[in-house]
Amino acid sequence: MSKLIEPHGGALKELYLDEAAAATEKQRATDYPSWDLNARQLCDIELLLNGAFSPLEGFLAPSDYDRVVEEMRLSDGTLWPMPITLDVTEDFAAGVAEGQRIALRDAEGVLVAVMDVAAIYRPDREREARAVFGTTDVAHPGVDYLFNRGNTVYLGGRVYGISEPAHYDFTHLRRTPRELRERFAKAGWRRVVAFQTRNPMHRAHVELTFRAAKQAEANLLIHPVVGMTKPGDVDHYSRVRCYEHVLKKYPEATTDLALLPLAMRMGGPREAVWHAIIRKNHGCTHFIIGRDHAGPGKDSAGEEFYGPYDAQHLVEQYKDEVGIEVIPFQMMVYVKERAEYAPIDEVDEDETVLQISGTEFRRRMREGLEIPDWFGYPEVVEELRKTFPPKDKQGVTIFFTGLSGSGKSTIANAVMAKLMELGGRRVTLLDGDLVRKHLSSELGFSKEHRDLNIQRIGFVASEIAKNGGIAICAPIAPYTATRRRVREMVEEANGGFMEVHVATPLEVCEARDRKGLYAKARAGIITGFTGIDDPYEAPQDPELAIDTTDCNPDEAAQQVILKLEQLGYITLR
Ligand code: PPS
Repeated sequence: MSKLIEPHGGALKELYLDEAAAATEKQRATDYPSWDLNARQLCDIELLLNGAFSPLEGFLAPSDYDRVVEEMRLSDGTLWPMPITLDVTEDFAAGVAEGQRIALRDAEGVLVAVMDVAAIYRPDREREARAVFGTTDVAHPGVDYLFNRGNTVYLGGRVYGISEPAHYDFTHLRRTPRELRERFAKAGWRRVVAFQTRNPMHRAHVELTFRAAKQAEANLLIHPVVGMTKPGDVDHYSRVRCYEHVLKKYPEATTDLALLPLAMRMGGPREAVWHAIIRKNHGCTHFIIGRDHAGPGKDSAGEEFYGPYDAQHLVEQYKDEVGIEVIPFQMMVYVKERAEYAPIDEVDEDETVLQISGTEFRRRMREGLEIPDWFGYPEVVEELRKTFPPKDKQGVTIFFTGLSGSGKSTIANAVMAKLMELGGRRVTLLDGDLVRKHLSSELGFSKEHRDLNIQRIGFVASEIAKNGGIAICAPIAPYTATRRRVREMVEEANGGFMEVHVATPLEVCEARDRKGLYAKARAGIITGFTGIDDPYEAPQDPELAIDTTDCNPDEAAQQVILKLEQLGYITLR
């Protein structure tokens, strides 16, 4: 059933059924147990089916899995560094038997593939984390998936493709391994060096790729990952628009751009070996590995998980088996005196090196500061400024939290009026009572319901942030972890977050008792009332704390406005 083609790149295993067989399977699949693939699994299946993961023919069963985890090899000895597994819930696994065929569907219910379940097993996830990622620290995104996001049961078995996962963005740049191989053959590109990236490309990257192509006497493929990268990375839509600008910097007909729907694991050295094999499968002959390839960032203790050149060393160790030549690169830096880029190991001691780190770049974007020409191309910087506008044009969430009767709603309303007077941004008020009426009318005040209520507020606030608006939220939000989650949601949407603790003491709130609820709570008519017989975890480090005991709403709102300006979220006239 698998078709084999062998240009450079070696055997390519495409796993799609032919049209007639696919049509039959589509009909039969209505009777199969059906699993909805999550985002990571969808990426995996796409690359399994189109041959990017050749020689794999499906999700790993224990015989392959164990050896991949322990030795980076399939059971037949072939080098394969990353366990490609299908994790499912206990519930789903309980309804499946070994030997059974199951349907694999995308989030819309479209049948992507069917799978013959050869094995159902519960992996030792700690062993997997340790062997594959070298750590069990959940600050590592790969470990975090294993321990917190993935499911506990693995299904292994051969997969058969029915329909390619649907993509509606940048369709002109999406190419399967077969398509890329054919493209290279047609263009007469006999040597192709691939460049992997999950970041926007600046001058340093272009210089590095130039040099690599020259060194390998090869054409260049810019092959960015658009599946899943590291949380917090620049979204792929913005990046691809940047790559399209960058492509014009290379001499015509020397360089190609194609998108790779890979779900990265941020596995450093092992991942580098995996990336190299994937590029070989796409018909490339050379692969660039730079500093800290597929690095997961820092661990919980603030230390790097891997050494900066560990990835290069591991790939070097397996170079005869990988089937693609690796071009290791040191970090490229700008040498002021020469007014050009050079690998850091080629810089003399008396020369001045200029560098802007990713963190510094993001800071400058946020503050609307200049990005020097030696660092980035103006078109790329302009593109990124659209995604990361300066703070006073960003979406922002003002999140009031405090006891009932502390004054949250009153201040929130006053802040809203002041922001409307200022103009220039759309403002939405998500007051506690308003949300409970329109979004959470079925919820009560258990911990579970309160968390759900706040998560809904967070979802709406993050949608508002995405569109550059200001969301003012004013729920009690008694739990620290839930408030933190809202902050993360908003920040993931590139929005700013300002927490305001309305820290009016309980005695004052109770003395006010505007709604008569404290009296009822004391009398036991209402139970689970915040501050009386339900907890309130006060914020430890809010951007602002206001006690309204001796301050009127206008003064309180003014404090919020000034803080917003101080943090750069608004500009006062
Ligand atoms: S939470 O915890 O954030 O979900 O609460 P919130 O959505 O802000 O709702 C709080 C308002 O509901 C009224 N109310 C109660 N509050 C706390 N505990 C209990 N058990 C309760 N029952 C009803 C109360 O009027 C709160 O309004 P505010 O504006 O805070 O006074």
